[in-house]
Amino acid sequence: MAMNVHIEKIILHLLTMRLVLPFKISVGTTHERKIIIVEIHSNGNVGYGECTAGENPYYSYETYETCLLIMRKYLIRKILGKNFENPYQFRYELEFIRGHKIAKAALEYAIWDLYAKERGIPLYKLYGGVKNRVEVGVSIGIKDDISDLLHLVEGYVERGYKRIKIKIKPGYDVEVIKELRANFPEINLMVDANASYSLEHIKIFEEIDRYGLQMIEQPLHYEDFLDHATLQSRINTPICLDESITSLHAAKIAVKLGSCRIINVKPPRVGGIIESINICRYAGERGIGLWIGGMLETGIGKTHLLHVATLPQINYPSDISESSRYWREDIIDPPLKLNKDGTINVPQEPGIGVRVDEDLIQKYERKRWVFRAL
Ligand code: OSB
Ligand code: MG
Repeated sequence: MAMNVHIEKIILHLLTMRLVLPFKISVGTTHERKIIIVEIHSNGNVGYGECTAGENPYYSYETYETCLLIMRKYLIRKILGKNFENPYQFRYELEFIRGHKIAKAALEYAIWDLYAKERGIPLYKLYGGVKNRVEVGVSIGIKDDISDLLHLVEGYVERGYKRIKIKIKPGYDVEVIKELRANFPEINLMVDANASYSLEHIKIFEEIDRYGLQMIEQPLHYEDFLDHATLQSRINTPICLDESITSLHAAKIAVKLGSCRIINVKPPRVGGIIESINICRYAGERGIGLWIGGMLETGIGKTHLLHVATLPQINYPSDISESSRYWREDIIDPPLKLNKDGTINVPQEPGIGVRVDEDLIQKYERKRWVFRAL
């Protein structure tokens, strides 16, 4: 992959974009996203990345503001004006800054896009992806009214989504699952607790275990691999870890301890595409199920996820919905569309393969930072 990317200019656009539907999970509700779009300029090409951190440190300690700080003060300073022969060299340059993976991944995304554009090939082909469309599911926030939830699910099932994920929390779980199952006995159904339970709730999990769910995502504390292993040994439904898997190191612990049977890989959470590939290889070889998780991205971030979801180890539907489920207008053109068979096509133009609508970026931009190499 010898090729030279010279980092001439980096632009960060801070956008404010309102979600079509507020997204409520056990730890809080999001109405409006603060998203940082990254542009890296090299040899006449522009690579696009997206910083997907939340507005508050509820899902991760990182927020869009910590990412801005770390990017401006450390990451950009380390890479501006430099040449990189490949994305691995780029990553090595940032290796000695600890943590702050969502910030690092935002930049790594843009670097991968640049390499693929330089080579004139779709991004997924650069890192060994093997599909040109990807199976996807929806992730539905907590609804105060169950009939609202049933209506939403009916609509998504009709649209063709491959599986339905609902968020749960103590007090909003067994009854909701029971109701859903009564109405939709056949669908692929799963739940995501965002770490809101403990082993004291074992009875609730034994109940949930009866409804034939595809998996239970992140039931317990995000640092507790041991309790997850205990819970997994007590129920048949596979546990899927999300928040706990922050790196390949964490994935190794989870696999060796039996803390999960499935991993939700989010490239931002693990620090980028390279780490995601490493986790997929390691876990895939050991029989762990894999899929790509989402973080309410714009079309830029979602398109990166689509490319990663073409990796050969991915064997469950990913959290990549069509643009209109998140945004009234997405910042890519054309927006992402769901096929009737519950897949989304992977763009085949060079790089991420979608046109970024610069006018819409202007429209939603609240602030911008430009960094030029001397
Ligand atoms: O836990 O998977 C999660 C969104 C933000 C933060 C955490 C999560 C989520 C989702 C949304 O479930 C998935 C999507 O982008 O469609
Ligand atoms: Mg999750």
